[in-house]
This record gives sequence, structure tokens and C-alpha cells, in this order.
Amino acid sequence: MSGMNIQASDCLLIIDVQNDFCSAGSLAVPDAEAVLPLINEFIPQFDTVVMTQDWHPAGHSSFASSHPGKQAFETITLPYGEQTLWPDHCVQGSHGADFHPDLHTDGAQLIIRKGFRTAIDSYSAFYENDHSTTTGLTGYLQQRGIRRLFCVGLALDYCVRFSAVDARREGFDAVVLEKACRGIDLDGSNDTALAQMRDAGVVIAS
Ligand code: VGL
Ligand code: ZN
Repeated sequence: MSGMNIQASDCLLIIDVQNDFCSAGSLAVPDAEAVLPLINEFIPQFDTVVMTQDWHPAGHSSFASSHPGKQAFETITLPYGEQTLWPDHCVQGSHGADFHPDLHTDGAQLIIRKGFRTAIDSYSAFYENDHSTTTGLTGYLQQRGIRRLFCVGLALDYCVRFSAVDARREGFDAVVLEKACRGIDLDGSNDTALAQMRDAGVVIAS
């Protein structure tokens, strides 16, 4: 990040740095804690800092446990399309849904909770997985004069990817700071995610 010229119209978007995605969490992302010192160093460099928090009701439709006979990491078809099934994670009010205790959350001005409707998952900070239900984030960023997003956090191949691609769809410039992200990497999904983000005009910065 040294040498990167951060402007007043830039926002740091910190995605899902929550206990369930860290070691000992129910959907642990390999090496997740490595992002913490980097993200904590970025926070004071930005005037605008937004965090997302995956926030599912018990019995959420993305949980394998809600579909008898199905296993975590299988794919099913829901009314809005294909949905990967996950272990129960980030249940509203649970310890797993809390931000990692070392994350400097005081520096954030907005926390977007997502995935709170039982019937729809939401990877992106902008749109739920039906790609039409909005979280309201675009309006917030526009009213704060934001033009470019720097995306960091978990997981690179799911929530970071969909957030960065949707940022482009919403007309923002988007940069993913790869060193401050970690992925789940199901069947090579980290590489697929990087390629898809680049195709969408996202800058991948290392
Ligand atoms: C995420 C899978 C399920 C993420 C959230 O934060 O990338 N992945 N829920
Ligand atoms: Zn989730």
C-alpha cells in the first residue's frame, strides 16, 4: 500500500473478518488471521471505512443442515439459482458471527449485515445472491462521494469476489488488495475468482 495514493473519495471495504471464518471457526479460511495486521494498518489511512458482517438466521437456506441428506460444500438449486451449501456459520448473535477480537472495528463508520433473509444467501456487500435484492450500500457510498473501493478480507473467492465484481457493476472503481485477503479455495476457486474479477475490471494489487 505504500505508494498508493489514497483519496478522500476512496473507501476501505473490509469483508467478513469474523470468528467463524478464522481458525477454530466452523467455516475456517486457511491462514485467515494473516490479514489482521494488514487490515488494521489500512484502517486509519482511509476517511471512509465500511465493514460487512455475514449474519444468518438459524436454519438459513445456505446451511447444509437445512437440507436433509445434503453435505456441506455440495451445490443445490434454489429459486434464484445455484447455491453452495456451507456448514452452519455466522448465526446472528453467536460468537462465530462476532468480528475477530483483534480487528480494529472502532474505525468503521458503517457495518453492513448480509444474508439475514432465510431464503436468500448474500455473498456480495451490494446484492444478495439473487443479484437483484440490494443491501443499500450503493446509496450510502454515493452519498458519501465515494468513487473507488479497496476490498480486503474473507473469503477472497466468495464474498470478496462478489463484492468487487458488484462494485464495478455499480460504477465504482475497485481494487482488491490480495495480500489482505484469504480464500476458501474449493476446486481452484481462488484462481477462478481472480480471473473473474480481472475480467470485470477489478484491479488486483499485491
Ligand atoms: C462467505 C461462504 C458463506 C464469505 C460467507 O464470507 O466469503 N462464504 N458465507
Ligand atoms: Zn454465509
